[in-house]
Amino acid sequence: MSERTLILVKPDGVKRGLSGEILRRVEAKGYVLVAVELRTATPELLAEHYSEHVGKPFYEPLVEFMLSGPTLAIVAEGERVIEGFRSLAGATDPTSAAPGTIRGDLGRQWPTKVLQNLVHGSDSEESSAREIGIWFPSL
Ligand code: DAT
Ligand code: MG
Repeated sequence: MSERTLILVKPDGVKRGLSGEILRRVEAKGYVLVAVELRTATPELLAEHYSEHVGKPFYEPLVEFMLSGPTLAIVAEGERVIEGFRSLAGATDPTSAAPGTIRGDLGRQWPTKVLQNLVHGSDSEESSAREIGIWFPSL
């Protein structure tokens, strides 16, 4: 059964000109692009998107970072795409993310309170349904 996932190229990735490279990797893996839109997040949208992290020490820096520039919001489709994109993205910490992954190849630690790691990917079917509803309510 085909599934969908929400992918974000976060503001660090857009600013560094990596949107095309990240889209290329998603397409090269064989997933189908359903929606691609350059968006500017709002505090309200981010409070929903990152509701699981409200109250954590990195939450405020995370929201500030996500408001620092445009984000490329993507919906991709394919069998096991949720797991498949998490695997393409690599571990949360870009310093230890495996080479070959988006975060491992293209990301690094910067002197910021929040980890800047280029991409977001939904982590479960429940999250993807919730997150696609937040970013693309018409889908
Ligand atoms: P992921 O994006 O791999 O799903 P997450 O949902 O746990 O990771 O966290 C959301 C983002 O918050 C993550 O991409 C980077 C940042 N972050 C997570 N844990 C952090 C930490 N311990 N210190 C600083 N930033 C963190
Ligand atoms: Mg997450």
